[in-house]
Amino acid sequence: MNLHEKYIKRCIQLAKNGIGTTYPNPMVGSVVVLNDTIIGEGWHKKAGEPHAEVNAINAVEDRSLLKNATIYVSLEPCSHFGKTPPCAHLIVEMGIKNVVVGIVDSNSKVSGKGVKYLIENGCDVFVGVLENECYQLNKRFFTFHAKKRPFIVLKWAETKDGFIDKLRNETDAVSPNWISNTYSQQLVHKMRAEEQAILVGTNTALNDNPSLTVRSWGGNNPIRVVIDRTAKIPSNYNLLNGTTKTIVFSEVKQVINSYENVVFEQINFKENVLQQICDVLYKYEIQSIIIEGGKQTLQGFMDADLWDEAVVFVGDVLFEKGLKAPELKKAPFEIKEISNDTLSIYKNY
Ligand code: AOF
Ligand code: ZN
Repeated sequence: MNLHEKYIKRCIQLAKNGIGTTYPNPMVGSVVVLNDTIIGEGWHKKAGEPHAEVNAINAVEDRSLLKNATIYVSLEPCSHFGKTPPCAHLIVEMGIKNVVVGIVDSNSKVSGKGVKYLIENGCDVFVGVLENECYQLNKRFFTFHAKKRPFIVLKWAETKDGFIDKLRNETDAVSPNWISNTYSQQLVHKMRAEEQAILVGTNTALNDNPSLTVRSWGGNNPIRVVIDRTAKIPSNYNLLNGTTKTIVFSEVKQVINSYENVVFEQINFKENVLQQICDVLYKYEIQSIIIEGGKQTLQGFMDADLWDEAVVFVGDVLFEKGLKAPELKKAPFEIKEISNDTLSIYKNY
């Protein structure tokens, strides 16, 4: 590992102190280095509060050291007046001449402009260190700004022979939760806690009456999103009740909304339904969403190429017939990570 990587790695470590508190801002870490020694470090804690670079610079006791120091930051320093003043301006004012940036920002308010400002004002700027790690750290934030939609995680469970569900009329023993080991169930709830929203289609909503809340794990419930074209989900169903917010996409206009935590969004079901849903979620500033089925909905997101990761649980059972799982393995993208034989994570970026 070279010097730049060593310090950007430290920036990433620092950034992670902000897990769960920085939204809608990204997690960012920064260190100020002189003679291969860290003389100040900081991270972004909360939207509206100082950015990582400001905290790192403020941590340097002897300001006279700054003119010979290098500042490392896991994300391009900002150049805009947002909730806080621009970090790129501060770096220049403080006389810091060397700047090392992990990755360029994808927020159009900043993207490239921070680096440009620094160069125009005499800084020596090195961009692109541990880029992949820096991207992973804020993959939701990057996708949200670059694609103007949430980061989309598809999740399903399939049998060893590639079925996602039995056919409903074949047996009463049909259960969507046929993967029942405690580990995988906990993992599903952990995943729910990590994303900002969770979506199911009409069939899943009607057949399973799911709550879509986080139970076997800590953390907040995601915002629930359901596609219900003709508004036929019964009013006593879990998704329309409880303290968690639910967004219902339908084609009928809701004249009276008697539900406490439910909002109805009217869209046109004749074209590009999933893109319209993404547009609305973008408007709500939802940076990530997990799609929990069913088959038709998952297939729809895949066909529209509206997905970033697919997490597939492969159970130790055979159905022999039923609803075929989406044909992920034959599609032209790379399987980047397989953590063990029961969980495969596919990345579409
Ligand atoms: C952060 N923390 O350490 C860096 C950020 O509204 P503001 O002023 O807080 O600006 C937020 C934007 O600033 C954010 O979307 C990102 O593009 C950029 N950089 N943001 O929250 C940081 N360096
Ligand atoms: Zn900033």
